[in-house]
Amino acid sequence: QHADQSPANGQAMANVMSVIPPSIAPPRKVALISGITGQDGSYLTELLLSKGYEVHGLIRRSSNFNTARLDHLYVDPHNSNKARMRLHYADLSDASSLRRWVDTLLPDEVYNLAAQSHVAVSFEIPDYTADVVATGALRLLDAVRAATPSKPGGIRYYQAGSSEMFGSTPPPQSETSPFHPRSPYAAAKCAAHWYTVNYREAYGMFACNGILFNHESPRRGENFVTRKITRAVGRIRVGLQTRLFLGNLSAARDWGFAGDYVEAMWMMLQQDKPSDYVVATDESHTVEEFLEEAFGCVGLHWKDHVEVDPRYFRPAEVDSLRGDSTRARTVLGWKPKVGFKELVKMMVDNDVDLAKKEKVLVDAGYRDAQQHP
Ligand code: NDP
Ligand code: GDR
Repeated sequence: QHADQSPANGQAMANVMSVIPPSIAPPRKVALISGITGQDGSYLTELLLSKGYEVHGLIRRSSNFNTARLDHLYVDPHNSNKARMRLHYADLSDASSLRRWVDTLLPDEVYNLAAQSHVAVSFEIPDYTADVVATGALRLLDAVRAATPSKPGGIRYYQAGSSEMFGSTPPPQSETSPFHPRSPYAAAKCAAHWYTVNYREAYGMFACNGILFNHESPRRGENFVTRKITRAVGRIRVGLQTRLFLGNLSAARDWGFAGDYVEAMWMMLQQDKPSDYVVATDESHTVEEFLEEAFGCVGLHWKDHVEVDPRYFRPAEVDSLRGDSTRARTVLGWKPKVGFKELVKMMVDNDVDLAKKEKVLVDAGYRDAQQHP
């Protein structure tokens, strides 16, 4: 069903494809991504398209369009020669939808990135978080297990694990550090981790857990602390707001760039054997240090603008995360390209530009400056 032999990105590939008859051209690899509309989904899609893959993404129904992070990659499927990314409705809470798309597409690789991924929100909606993050992963794994005999060469599976699984285990955290989850989200991710290990051992599946530490970007959701800060820096800089309310400023995180981390996901699935890997910068900073750096980028001082609001404190906190990614660096040959200062600057620059555009709308009366959450 993948008769679409259109040229891949770039003139070089187009030239090659034009001289190789379709019958002997190597078949294009097919990837299926859950959570394609999220931060990581958009970067992973870019990476896989650049490698010549056909990418299928599962999106959930929403009353508003939820594909903003993919708009720059979207080609109308009626233009079937060019559209190498296709989107399909499914939901991790609906096993039948997952099974249908795995069976229909028989992809080479499945990346399970879908999740209710906000730690604080998981205390508000714990049942739903467990259903999507833990049982949802099991549903997708089982769909892959059932379809694997029908796919020559098998189907490889990636599970988006999290440093939150380490919770209160002190740093540095590596593949051998014990899990001690501190939220419904983290407990559900631990379940998904062990389902993946179990399916690998029980059925011989090529299934990998990436244990990724925090990774950020200009596409990060606006209610995660880094983006909340850089959005505020942009808006304060252009005069759209004056104050920023935050919770615990002393938490330490190992922050990297999302674009680097999706490369590690892909690398895991290209190995001879499936395994689990910690992916991190191996460097840690507090929220306060992030504030210092971000406000400093535009010549402001965070203490003039930030107020602590206890409503952002969590019932249980993860105090300190710093990875030890030696295994990913030695076995996969992965290493991060973007460092802390560069990451903060990338996000601040993006959000100053965004705030300038917002300001035009506010000044023209199309938007109220207070509308921002
Ligand atoms: P995002 O929150 O940006 O994206 C989550 C994705 O999951 C979105 O596409 C969302 O869809 C989708 N989704 C949510 N619920 C469902 C559901 N019921 N059925 C189908 N899809 C659903 O997360 P990130 O891109 O930042 O993270 C990707 C994965 O990696 C997540 O599993 C996250 O928990 C994990 N992770 C992230 C880290 C990070 O620092 N970013 C670190 C470690 C792990 P919609 O757009 O409609 O909301
Ligand atoms: P985290 O990211 O919980 O590490 O999970 P988040 O950015 O939400 O919090 C990081 C730290 O900042 C503190 N904090 C605040 N956090 C938010 N969101 N809002 C605030 O106002 C605020 N003030 C202080 C938090 O208490 C925390 O200590 C992210 C998600 O992407 C998960 O899906 C992923 O698994 C982990 O990273 C690794």
